[in-house]
Amino acid sequence: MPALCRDCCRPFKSGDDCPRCGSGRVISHPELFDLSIAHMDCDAFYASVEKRDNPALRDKPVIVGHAGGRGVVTTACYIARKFGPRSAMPMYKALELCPGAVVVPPDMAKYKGVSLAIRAVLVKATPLIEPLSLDEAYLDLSAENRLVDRPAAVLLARLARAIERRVGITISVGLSYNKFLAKMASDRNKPRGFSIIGRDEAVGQLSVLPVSAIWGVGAATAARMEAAGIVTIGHLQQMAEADLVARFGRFGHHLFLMARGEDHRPITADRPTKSVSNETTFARDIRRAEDLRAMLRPLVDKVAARLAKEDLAGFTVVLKLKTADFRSLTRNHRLPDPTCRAEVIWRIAASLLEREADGRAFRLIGIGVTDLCTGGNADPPDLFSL
Ligand code: TTP
Ligand code: MG
Repeated sequence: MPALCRDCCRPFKSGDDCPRCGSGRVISHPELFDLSIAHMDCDAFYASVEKRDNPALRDKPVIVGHAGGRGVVTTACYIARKFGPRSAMPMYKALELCPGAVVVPPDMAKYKGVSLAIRAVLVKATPLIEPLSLDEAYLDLSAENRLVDRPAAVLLARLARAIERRVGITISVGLSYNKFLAKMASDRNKPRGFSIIGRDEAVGQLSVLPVSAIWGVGAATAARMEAAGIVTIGHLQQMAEADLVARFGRFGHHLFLMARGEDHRPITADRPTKSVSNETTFARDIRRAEDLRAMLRPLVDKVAARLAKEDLAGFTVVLKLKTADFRSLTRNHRLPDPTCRAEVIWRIAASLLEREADGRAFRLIGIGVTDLCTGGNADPPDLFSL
């Protein structure tokens, strides 16, 4: 059976241990090299980052969240989970279950940075990455989309290894032939897992699972289905599509497909930012031009700061106003060169505003920059000022 070493990332014909490096971290599966849709999810994400940054915490139960009061657990590390703490549990309860836990407050800015560092590894393998949150993403590693000519399983083993080495945290990987099954697989043997759901086994494996394992079936829907005697996905598999549609409307069609392991949703790369804007609604309607200008200026500064932070610049400045009777109007001005500078945006914004501030009462003002490009092209020096 085709096999792959998760330590040296080399494929081999069959066996329990890697013939090259001797590692026992081997994954084998009949469809190992035929599947290419993956889901990856970091293990105990926030807690793993905290352990990475403070090795004294490594072997301790760690809970990330605000201690005391009405704080809740954002995540618990795998050592703490043995005692019962889970995400969203009240902190006092988690500490009752695991009194020895070290509580660390969350540091979102840091987790965002780690998420970007992970992404910098993933983009080496494919441009088709669809993030679901800071710590999980779908990857399309099919032959026509991957950037390295190796089977998806090999690329995934390499990505997991690279994230451990370069970013310092572990991930779990699910590999299958669609999003629904890849996500289900990644959850199977956390932490540091690698699981596969192949075409030949999907329907059989799904049949024994509860209906709540289907993407989109929440507690309320599951309860409704159970009341009708539909408890497992196997029950759904035995029902005709027309019957499911009659009972559940359009969702019935979704259930019919998912129960058979069919999920046609494509992996769509996250779209680049199309515009950067900011707006404010006034506490009281404003008529005077100078008052409108005073409200506009800080918005311009915020937009410029965000453009700078994201290394973006834009050709078009858009002024937005809403009149007291809720009529929206936008006014655009396109520049010959893209800008990210507050003074340039302000100059355009102020002149667009001047034409509109004719005594009418306004309830909202906003400013945006669109037709974006990277910041490197912005604001070339004026030839005459050299
Ligand atoms: P998850 O991926 O759901 O959880 P996890 O990464 O901590 O653990 P697992 O190994 O099971 O994947 O969520 C990612 C992060 O999102 C998690 O580290 C903390 C945060 N989070 C919350 O803040 N509140 C929540 O209720 C959940 C579920 C997660
Ligand atoms: Mg996770």
